[in-house]
Amino acid sequence: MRQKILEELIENRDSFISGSQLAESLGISRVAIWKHIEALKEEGYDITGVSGRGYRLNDNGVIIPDKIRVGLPQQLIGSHIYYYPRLDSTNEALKRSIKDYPPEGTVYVAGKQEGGKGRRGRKWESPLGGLWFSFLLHPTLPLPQTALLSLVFAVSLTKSLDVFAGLPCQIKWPNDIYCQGKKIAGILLEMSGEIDNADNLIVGIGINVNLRTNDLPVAISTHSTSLLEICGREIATDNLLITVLKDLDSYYQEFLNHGFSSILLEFKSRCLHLGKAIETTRGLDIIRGINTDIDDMGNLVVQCQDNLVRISTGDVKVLN
Ligand code: BT5
Repeated sequence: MRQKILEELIENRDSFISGSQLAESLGISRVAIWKHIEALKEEGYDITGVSGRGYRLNDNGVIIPDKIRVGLPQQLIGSHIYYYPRLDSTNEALKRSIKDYPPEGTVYVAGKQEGGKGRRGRKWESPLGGLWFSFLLHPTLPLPQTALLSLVFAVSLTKSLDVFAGLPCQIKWPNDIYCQGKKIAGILLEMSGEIDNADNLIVGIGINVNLRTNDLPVAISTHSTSLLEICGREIATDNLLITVLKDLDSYYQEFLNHGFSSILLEFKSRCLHLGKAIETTRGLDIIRGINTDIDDMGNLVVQCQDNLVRISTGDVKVLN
């Protein structure tokens, strides 16, 4: 019944539907409707109730999985899609579901995340107005190849975001997405599973869509942007998700079938700091030098005073 009420609200989203109309069409009492509405609010749906007018579901980027599925051709990523108005983290939720063997390509989308995660234990701010999602893959590849996927998906995301931003997006190694010099999206890859079945790769993607970065903590807002701020208008989150999932799938297939070389060329052409002075770390050492290349294993190649250093994990700070 709750699902039916939700469907009615989604159908009429952003406008009011009266409690008695809902009660009549679903054949239950108005009190029962009210109870279900309260439960939906508890789940995280943003529903306004006004006496005399009824209930209104405020859109805020609510995703309707069936609508996304219809927009996707036969493809792996997005084979099954679930939407939750509120989660701790889509990566964590998908990880928890692994015991139930979800099909490969399953996508979890959240309206907001209360424990959004960045890399290396960092936090990812995920209020309403973003596109926060994760998907599951079982790549049967050696680990160094699997690690390249973080670069592959970064290239894919810049391609999708170019279309919506109307501007070229760049990548800060390994996979931060920038637009007009500010971070607009991030990617988090995590492996999960038993020791004998360690092939669950969870790819989490966060995109600032219809949010104002001024509402993020100050330390973040000065370095970040959103599609809303770049375009000056709201973007349809469902269309964005369809485009992003299509591109992710086609880059994944390209990588599996033809390898990394052409994607690496694209990565280099998108890279914010190739040829520039950068600072990064290796273990406890701080490495400063010119980022001369990204090699075919996805490593950052840095020319320090008299030696060439290859960096496989970490963060980059662009100097000057
Ligand atoms: C990332 O980490 O950029 C990976 C972000 C992945 C988020 C997605 S959302 C769906 C899925 N579920 C999750 O729980 N996570 C994934 P990293 O490179 O470590 O960047 C984190 C840093 O970016 C933080 O320390 C902040 O400085 C900054 N930051 C946090 N929230 C931001 C936001 N919304 N927009 C721009 N920058 C942000």
